[in-house]
Amino acid sequence: TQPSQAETMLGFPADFVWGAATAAYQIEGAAAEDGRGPSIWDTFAHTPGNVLGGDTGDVAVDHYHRFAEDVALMSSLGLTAYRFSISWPRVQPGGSGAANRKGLDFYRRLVDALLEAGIQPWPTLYHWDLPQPLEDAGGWPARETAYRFAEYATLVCDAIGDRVANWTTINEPWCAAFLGYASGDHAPGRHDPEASVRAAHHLLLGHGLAAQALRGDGRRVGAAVNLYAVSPASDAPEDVDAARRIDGLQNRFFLDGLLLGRYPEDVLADVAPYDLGVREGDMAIVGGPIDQLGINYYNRFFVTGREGAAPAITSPFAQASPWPGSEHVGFVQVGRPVTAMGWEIDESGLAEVLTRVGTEYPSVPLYVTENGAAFDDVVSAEGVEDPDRVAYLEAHLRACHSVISAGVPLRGYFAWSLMDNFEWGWGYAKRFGLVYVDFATQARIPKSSARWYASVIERGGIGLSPAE
Ligand code: PNW
Repeated sequence: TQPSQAETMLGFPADFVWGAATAAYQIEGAAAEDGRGPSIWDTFAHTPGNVLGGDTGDVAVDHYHRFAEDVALMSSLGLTAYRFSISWPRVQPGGSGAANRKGLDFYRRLVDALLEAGIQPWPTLYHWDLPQPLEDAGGWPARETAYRFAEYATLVCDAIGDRVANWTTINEPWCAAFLGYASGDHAPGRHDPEASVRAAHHLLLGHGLAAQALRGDGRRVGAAVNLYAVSPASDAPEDVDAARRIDGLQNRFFLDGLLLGRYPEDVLADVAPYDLGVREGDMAIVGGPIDQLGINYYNRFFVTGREGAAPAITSPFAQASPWPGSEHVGFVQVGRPVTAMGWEIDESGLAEVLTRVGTEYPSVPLYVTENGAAFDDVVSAEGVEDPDRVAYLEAHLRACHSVISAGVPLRGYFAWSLMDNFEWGWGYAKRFGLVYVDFATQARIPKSSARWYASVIERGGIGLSPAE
């Protein structure tokens, strides 16, 4: 007899959110159109030596002009949600003052197209594209930027708040603060550890102020943090201490801040020479109520406190450490298979991270707001084959299924990324998409992973044996 579907499939809850994610600077292009002003990523990418091949987001994958086609693509995959980011310099070119109507109109059209297609819009307000005038005024290390961010949030909410239920304030504040202001791998490319810790606090303060501005009319608000599983390379005390430090600055600083309204004492001690700029009352804002938490997961770090180990792979031009106060920590590869980014694949880390947040912190619905991998896809006349990506996604969804079964309140999953795009310091050299983009013609070609993901969504689960 035929086994029933229940016996051959790991089913997800019927209301599980099945999404894919992108970010404005990585896909939109149209950098100087309809009144958009420059962001720190325009400035950074146009400065030689910052991005591989001198690539920029000027055109990217031209989503600004092709959003209708892209929404149709999402429909064909059966996505129930789409996570995108809103370009602050499109909405508010100077970073303060009145809104640019044409910029807001773009997001109105996008949201309407999504709703018409039955796809929930999940906007993120900040995915790293700070208006350049705000950087010129001090950027995230300046406290004022947090207040500007809340004003911008209000403008966006006034425009689409009646139609958008699920909001993310900031994306990966660790990257924005430490890759942006300490290592300089990301815009604005500064190398100033003190500025970076202030940026981290002000990003979280901006999140809290924006969350207050967004709340109401049933809107659900959260932030998206990039969490890693962190393991010591050995039992040696210096490796165990290195793991405590990296886990502290990467994970606990943001989780404790957002969910407990305080920063961990040991992390504050690690960054002790630097002043975060925390003022009376700030932590109640940082840790104010949120309705959900987004978790972006890519890999596990093995770390060592012994001298001489390699840095983590964060940029093709890495120059300084993104770990203020823990610059000596090294990152070790343990021989697991790697993606095209050189990041070791370890789906057990996703289960570990979700279980930790689900059990050690006050309960809040969780969403995997990014998970995915770059690989060298095989392109031929027959199409684009990416079996490694199918295996990666399948293994990570299996981890998601296991934690849901164990009672972790995981409510949805967004693959990174819907389509190939501008991968920050790597330019167009690294492809994370479910959909292949021919950057010369802007043709979109769903990869085998896109077809696989569509079948997962359609069935509401994954096969019992890998990549079935
Ligand atoms: C995330 N690192 O970025 C972002 O949210 C996406 O925009 C990005 O495309 C995706 O992951 C893949 O990289 C990161 O070097 C970029 O540690 C760099 C790092 C981490 C996350």
